[in-house]
Amino acid sequence: MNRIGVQYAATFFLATMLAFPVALAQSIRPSDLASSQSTAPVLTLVQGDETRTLSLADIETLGLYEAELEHFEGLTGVFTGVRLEAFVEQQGLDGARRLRFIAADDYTVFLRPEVIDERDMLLVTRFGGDPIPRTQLGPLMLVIPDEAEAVLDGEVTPTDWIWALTEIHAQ
Ligand SMILES: Nc1nc2c(c(=O)[nH]1)N[C@H]1C(S)=C(S)[C@@H](COP(=O)(O)O)O[C@H]1N2
Ligand SMILES: [Mo]
Repeated sequence: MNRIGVQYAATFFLATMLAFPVALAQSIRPSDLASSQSTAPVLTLVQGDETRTLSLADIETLGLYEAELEHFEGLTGVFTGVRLEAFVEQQGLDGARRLRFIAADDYTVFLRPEVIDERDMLLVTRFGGDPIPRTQLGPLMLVIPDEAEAVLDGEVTPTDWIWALTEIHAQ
């Protein structure tokens, strides 16, 4: 191989090494979005006798993260929110035996805090940078970016991908 050939091969090798993880990983990365200023209530937390409501501004006091993915309900793009693990800890819910997530359509899932720590779950507050209307699976939803591809391939059932999330109960 001549010098140009060697340079070409080296460049090609480097480009491949760099491109592959980017193409394969759908993982959560930090977001540059500014936190929401919206104080309208979007989420109700129930813990023992105590009930409190949180706004997007409250939830987004935690660091924002994002992931680009294709959601099986037909939304494809950048989903932004906070790490569910960080949210659960911030709200003092990590000591609960289990957390019950309830959607506007009464769909419900139960997750143990340990399971939330193991999977990189995102509590989504935005799609394409904007708050998500009720008509578009909002105001909140859970997504698991690491499992997105397996879900689309039909290898994993997305039962924990609750959308139109409105309540969390500590039990
Ligand atoms: N709010 C809400 N989220 C939900 C559901 C639902 O009925 N309501 N169904 C769950 C289940 S069981 C699955 S498999 C996936 C996909 O649901 P779908 O096949 O009804 O679209 O979304 C999950 N999230
Ligand atoms: Mo399902």
